[in-house]
Amino acid sequence: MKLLGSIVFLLVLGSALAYKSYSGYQVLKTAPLTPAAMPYVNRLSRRFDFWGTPSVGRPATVMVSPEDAPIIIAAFNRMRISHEVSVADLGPEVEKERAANEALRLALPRKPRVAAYDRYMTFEEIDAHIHETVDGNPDVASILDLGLSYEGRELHGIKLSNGAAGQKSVWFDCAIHAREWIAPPVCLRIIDEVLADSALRDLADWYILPVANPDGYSYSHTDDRFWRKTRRPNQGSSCVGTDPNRNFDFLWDSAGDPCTEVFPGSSAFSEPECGAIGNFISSNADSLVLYVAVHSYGELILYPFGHTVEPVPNVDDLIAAGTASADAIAAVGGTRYSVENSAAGLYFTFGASDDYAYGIGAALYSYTYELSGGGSGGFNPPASAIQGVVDEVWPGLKTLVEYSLAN
Ligand code: 0X9
Ligand code: ZN
Repeated sequence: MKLLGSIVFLLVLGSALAYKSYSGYQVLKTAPLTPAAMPYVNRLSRRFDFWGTPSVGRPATVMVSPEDAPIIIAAFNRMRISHEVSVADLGPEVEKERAANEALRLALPRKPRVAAYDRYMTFEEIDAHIHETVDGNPDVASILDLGLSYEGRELHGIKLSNGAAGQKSVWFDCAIHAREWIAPPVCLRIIDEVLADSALRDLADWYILPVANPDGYSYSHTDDRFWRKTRRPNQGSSCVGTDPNRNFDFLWDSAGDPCTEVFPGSSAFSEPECGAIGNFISSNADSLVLYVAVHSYGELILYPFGHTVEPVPNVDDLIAAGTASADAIAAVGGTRYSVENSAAGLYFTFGASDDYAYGIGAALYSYTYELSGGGSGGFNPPASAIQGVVDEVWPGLKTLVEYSLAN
């Protein structure tokens, strides 16, 4: 018994020690950004880890290591971007959240075939849940097998269909950015709803990938809560990973430093996870009507393109569908998502998944949803926030699907 006790202690200690410490890391918050400040912030965001999506009229949040803090503070001062320290030391917060999540995982075990919305599920739990769901609903559900991640995890999503021939299709992926833990529960909620409602399956075939970056997602559970990228090492650099949302083969931008959070990779689709999603999108271009990438955070509904503010041909429809969706979200509890063009409302990007789906001519309706933030910085809402977020976002996504299929 004593031995068992020591082993458990060592395991718990070991997992705590393996976790990246954010001791001394600060979170800085700027004043609402002016249009004049945007180019500076865009440039800084290539080097520093801005959280969420800096945009005009909103404060930007950036996480900095103790070494980087004086550098960015000096840059803000030079550019007259006023700022304040919103978290002076992330270390204790992250450790507290890790312990709380672990305690919930032990206290609230997942029931078979039921997704958990009271705690954050691990990748293995989500994968098992998808398989149980398919096993329990063989008439309408099947595994969407997209292959393997870099570290060999299964890229398993789910297809929900009534089996009619010639159906249109809709796609949702969640957590292509590893640390955006609030996203997978939204994908799981979509699965719950579509399974329960044959009329939704009459509208279209639904493809849902709850964890699009399983290596990164797992790593954010075991080692580093704020990991964003994939986990493939980069040749000639000690920095690991590529930003999967810069790695798609649409206007992919080769310039980038592997040590930044937005490294686009060594080539377009260098990341197997992105190649697998891209391949699905291009091979289903004929049926795909709607593509949605679920991210956090910012309460935004973003539509293409990320590389230009020039309106795309069906911009009116994109805005109308996005606005109907935002209205449905607001009707639940008042949270107002704003509908914006990625480049105009945010920073310029190349190689993002939504732009790929739209740009290659696959999905006429293509969006990134930035869910609500929470926690010490934004990517770490407490588990108690999950239910509220999925409850308000599901009606918005349902409306989006209905609108895009009807128009
Ligand atoms: O920068 C991103 O990849 C997304 N924001 S996040 O904070 N979740 O990293 C926004 C992507 C929006 N879409 C395009 N820019 N195309
Ligand atoms: Zn993201």
